[in-house]
Amino acid sequence: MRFQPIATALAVGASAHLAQAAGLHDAAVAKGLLYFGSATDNPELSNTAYTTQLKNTADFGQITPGNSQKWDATEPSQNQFSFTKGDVVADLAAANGQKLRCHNLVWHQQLPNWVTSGSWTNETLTTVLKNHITNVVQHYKGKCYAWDVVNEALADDGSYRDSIWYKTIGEAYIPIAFEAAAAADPAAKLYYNDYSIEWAGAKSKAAQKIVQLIKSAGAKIDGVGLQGHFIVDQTPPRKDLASNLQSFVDLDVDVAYTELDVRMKTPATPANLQKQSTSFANVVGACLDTKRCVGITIWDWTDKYSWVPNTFSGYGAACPWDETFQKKPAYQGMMAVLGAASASASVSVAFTSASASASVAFTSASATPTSAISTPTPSSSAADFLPQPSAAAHIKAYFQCGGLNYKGSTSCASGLVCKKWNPYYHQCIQA
Ligand code: 9MR
Repeated sequence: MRFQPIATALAVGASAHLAQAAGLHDAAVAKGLLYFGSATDNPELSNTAYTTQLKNTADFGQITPGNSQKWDATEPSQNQFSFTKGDVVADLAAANGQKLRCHNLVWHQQLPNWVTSGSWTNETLTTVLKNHITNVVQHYKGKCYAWDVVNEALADDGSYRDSIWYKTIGEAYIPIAFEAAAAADPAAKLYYNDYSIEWAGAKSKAAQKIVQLIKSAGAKIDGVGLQGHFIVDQTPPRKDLASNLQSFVDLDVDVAYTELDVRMKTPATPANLQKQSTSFANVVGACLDTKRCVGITIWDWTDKYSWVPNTFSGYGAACPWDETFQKKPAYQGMMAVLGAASASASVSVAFTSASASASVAFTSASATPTSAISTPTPSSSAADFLPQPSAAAHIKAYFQCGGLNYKGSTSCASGLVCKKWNPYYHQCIQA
């Protein structure tokens, strides 16, 4: 159990309506977290109804730019830096008194052509990497509570992703990146950030090894960001989420959920909205259960601007507010687990406690399907990463083939075997 601030302790003795926090961030802080926050993006900032809620610090004490600090935005041509869009979000955070999580410095996606099609040597690409990090981090010095220094360095099986960084520099690019970021802003918390590391398994273990790699190289890492792009019905139980968080904390780092959303088939049904509420509540609950879990960021707050429908055809409704900015049961579910039933708590929400671990399964569906698999899987589309619908299908390499509540085929394609990584996730790998 984490330390509870005096405000919460007082609230316990007060009558329920007096104890209500005004929103998710207030309630999270009352429970000892540093923040509850949301991602945002520049195009949607022209919608004033949207920005009004984004600025509501009762709900959001932290924001993350979803795109405008990425490499393609900040260094579109070599050594020509552009901070205009990123600054809009940084200035918004400062004006609102919200923490800024900065995202991200090194990734395999959203790289400009000059990076991806350059012919680099280990030495020249290392220079490019350091120059980028130094310039971007120095520009935002003092403004970022945390930086996602390296994003998604791992493939789904826990091997290193075959990115330009890894191919050219090897795993050393990771500590090099952390070292450069620390030199440019010693006060920013430096994070490794990835998806499908939210539960125990090969990829989570590999992320733990990355923490050790950085530390053993003498570089600083302060935290691990677990993105948390979940699917309704397939979110791990609270106790499993918490024990996985703890395995990172045991390495002496902070943890945070950095990109939380819970997608479902659209159109959303009342039953799925309730299940989604349980998923959100379990994730928030796991953070509460973990002493060094500092906060939770949702990957935008409204379905209107969620990345999900553009990536996973037929899926959406992944955020706690709907497209018309109405709160969904997920909002009430999180407020309830934060001990702060909201004023309009007419929606009855089931959330599981640490002990009430319903049997649920989840897949390793990639948050970023375009390049999530290191083994060549020609022309994979977002649909490939959804739960397998047909029992007859032969599952491709690194896709799910079993696990609790998994309903798809268990038959792997030729040359592959279905390997059980944990009770929830079995995967087709080379025999
Ligand atoms: O939300 C981002 C979306 O607008 C972009 O099109 C996409 C491009 O890859 O990136 C999204 O954000 C990703 C984040 O930076 C890293 N983790 C996965 C997120 C969803 O793809």
